[in-house]
Amino acid sequence: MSKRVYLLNGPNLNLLGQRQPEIYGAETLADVEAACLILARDLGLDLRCLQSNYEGQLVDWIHEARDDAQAVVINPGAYSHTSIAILDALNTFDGPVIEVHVSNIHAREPFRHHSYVTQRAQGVILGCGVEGYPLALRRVATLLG
Ligand code: CA2
Repeated sequence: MSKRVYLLNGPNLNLLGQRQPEIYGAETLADVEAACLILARDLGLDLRCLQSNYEGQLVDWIHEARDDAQAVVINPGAYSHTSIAILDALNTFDGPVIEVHVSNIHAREPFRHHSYVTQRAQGVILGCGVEGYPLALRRVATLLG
């Protein structure tokens, strides 16, 4: 069976590597996705990388994942802290969900300390920079067996 995994990135993460490198590092989202695609192939995962600045688009992709994917890795960006819609969508998905944050949201402003998505996530990786994405894929590979 194909082990399709969606790697979803939310708002502003298309700017990775272009602003605030002291928080988010120097690698671009294209760099991160390219490295993840290579790792995924080695792990036997069929990875689909998607980024949007729009909440509804992220919800639509999570709905697509219901029939098309076995796991979701998601960095919802600032929607982590606001979006019950993304949480509700993830609650309709049956497989493992791993939440990634590049920064340590608990060491930042109080409004970043709570994530709605965490309630649904099987695992959360934060504060590991963009290395969090490959760590999440390794966890997914373990969970999918
Ligand atoms: O640490 C993370 O990964 C975040 O999800 C990133 C979000 C932030 O709102 C969350 O609280 C934590 C923001 C992404 C902003 O991305 C940028 C990347 C490069 C330059 C500027 C912004």
